[in-house]
Amino acid sequence: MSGHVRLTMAQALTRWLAMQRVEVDGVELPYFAGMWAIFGHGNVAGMGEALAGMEDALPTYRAHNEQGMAHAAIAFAKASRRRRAMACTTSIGPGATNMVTAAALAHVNRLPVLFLPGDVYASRRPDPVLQQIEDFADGAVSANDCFRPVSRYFDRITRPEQIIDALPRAMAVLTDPALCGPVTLALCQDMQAEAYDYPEGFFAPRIWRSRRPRPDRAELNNLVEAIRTAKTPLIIAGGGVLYSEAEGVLSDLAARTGIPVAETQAGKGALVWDHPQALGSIGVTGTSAANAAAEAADLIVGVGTRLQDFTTGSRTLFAGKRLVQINIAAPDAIKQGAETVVGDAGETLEALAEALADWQVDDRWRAANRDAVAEWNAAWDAATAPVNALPSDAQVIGAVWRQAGDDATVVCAAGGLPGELHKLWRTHRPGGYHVEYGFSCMGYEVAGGLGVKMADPARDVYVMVGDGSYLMLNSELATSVMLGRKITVILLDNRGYGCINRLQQGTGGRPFNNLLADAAHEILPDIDFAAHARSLGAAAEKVGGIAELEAALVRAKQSPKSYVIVIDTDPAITTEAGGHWWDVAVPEVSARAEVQAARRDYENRIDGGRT
Ligand SMILES: Cc1ncc(C[n+]2csc(CCOP(=O)(O)OP(=O)(O)O)c2C)c(N)n1
Ligand SMILES: [Mg+2]
Repeated sequence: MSGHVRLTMAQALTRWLAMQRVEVDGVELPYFAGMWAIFGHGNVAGMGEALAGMEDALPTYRAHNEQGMAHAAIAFAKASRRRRAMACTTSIGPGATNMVTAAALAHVNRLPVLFLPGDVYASRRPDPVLQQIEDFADGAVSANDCFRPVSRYFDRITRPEQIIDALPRAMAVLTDPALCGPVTLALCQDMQAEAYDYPEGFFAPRIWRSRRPRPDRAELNNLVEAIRTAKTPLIIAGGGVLYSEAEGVLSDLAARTGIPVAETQAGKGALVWDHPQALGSIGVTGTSAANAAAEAADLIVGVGTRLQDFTTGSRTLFAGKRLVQINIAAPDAIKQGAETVVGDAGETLEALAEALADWQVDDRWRAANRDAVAEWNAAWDAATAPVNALPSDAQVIGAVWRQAGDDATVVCAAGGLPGELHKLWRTHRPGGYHVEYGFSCMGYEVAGGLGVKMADPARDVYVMVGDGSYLMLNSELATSVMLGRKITVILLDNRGYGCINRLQQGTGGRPFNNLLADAAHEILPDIDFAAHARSLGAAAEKVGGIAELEAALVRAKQSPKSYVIVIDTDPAITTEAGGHWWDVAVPEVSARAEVQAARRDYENRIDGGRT
């Protein structure tokens, strides 16, 4: 057929993916930086055949765990500020469902990733094929239906020509700033291998540009008026600031108007840490300066934030105050009764700056925030000073921060570290702080670090991870060695789930099933993490304290390959300064007096919040 090319669906799909382009800082690049792949019968013949020989246009990377490779893909997209992404192909069954947790992670964090799990035969010829689940009530269900609630767009490809519409729709979702999130195209195993005459025009290269919609004039005017009449306004910067690349305009606006800025986990780094208007982190893991400002504020302006419970202190930190939300997505903007300004963060802040050209905050508000930051800086010095025999997380953070350098990126996700990092990490540049705290998924850290490194190989990547998260998923450490993508991992071994152990006691519980010593055991594990990391091909050492850690970090910097530094830490200590209440429901009845007391506190808190 003239004007057509006969290809298998997998060949057409991979060829099409390679044609999607973006412009990043004036340079044209492929939108898909590569394909993560673990093959099985569900994709090796179809997708495997198509990918082999495409190394230049769409490189394939072999991983060790599907969840891990998906974490790497997602971290790549986050570090690329959603301008680029990666795809992931798996077999059917367990290979596919191993990615469901990662899909949820991308969904919560609004990050683009293309999942291509293999699926059962469209023809149903060999049913039940190896690894096929059988639903006797619904013949159309497969294991991949697990992806539906955690995908922004889900489709099952049961005919080769369906990709002609499905792929552009997938790209539209991946590149739309409001819809952005994971896309799953479940590829029926037989369809991957089936040929079709695709129109040649389907494979024409296409450049995708980020949409930056301006705000509605009336909504913008309402915000301008709100700020002009406010005495003590506060901006909360969320991840949307970074995805909109609005940090420059935010920084200028804050400096000129004097409006202080607090940051969420995803928004941290929007301002350089010592910007005169930077208050640091807000909320449950907030600085005393940011949280005091939130309490004193008469107007809160959220910019690109989901208002997750850690940001709002479970809706108690600035409850009842006037709240205006700038957000690209109306359902985010409208949260908690906010007045909405739907639009791109950068465009909106620019328009705002223009409208407020002659306006600035009262000197007293500036001075109050300046003093609060000075007080917080003293608390920072106290928390990070290396004094304890067995170091705290904060002291380790201080050491890593001193050694990492201005260009480094710190990566983390779960455990006690994200809270401590949110409070204490002093970010030098946007992108220097990469903490996945939307899903806070244990096991993101090492694989995520690899993805961050792949997004920007020139930067040093410091993965900070607890023993629990490391044990949950570490196998992409071997991938980082194999691919020559060096990451430095600082593994804080407090012998268990330290933060949950503290939370358990904070809710009246006895230490139970969190620290290794409090869990059922015949032998108390004494895990040699350095030996484990070495067995995966990384360089590794265990250090005896903060001074040794700093020396090891210097060695790590010189190492050509991934480097793991293990340090024993105290599971009991966290930074007391700053912080805010967090809603964790305590049992209403219990034989334990400590639980009863915690419940009384909890009820007082909730009742307090209502009045
Ligand atoms: C996949 C997953 N399972 C469970 C949890 C709940 N959880 C959050 S932190 C944590 C313990 C983490 O332990 P570790 O990495 O050693 O950090 P530490 O708390 O000791 O600082 C657990 C179980 C989670 N966030 N993610
Ligand atoms: Mg631990």
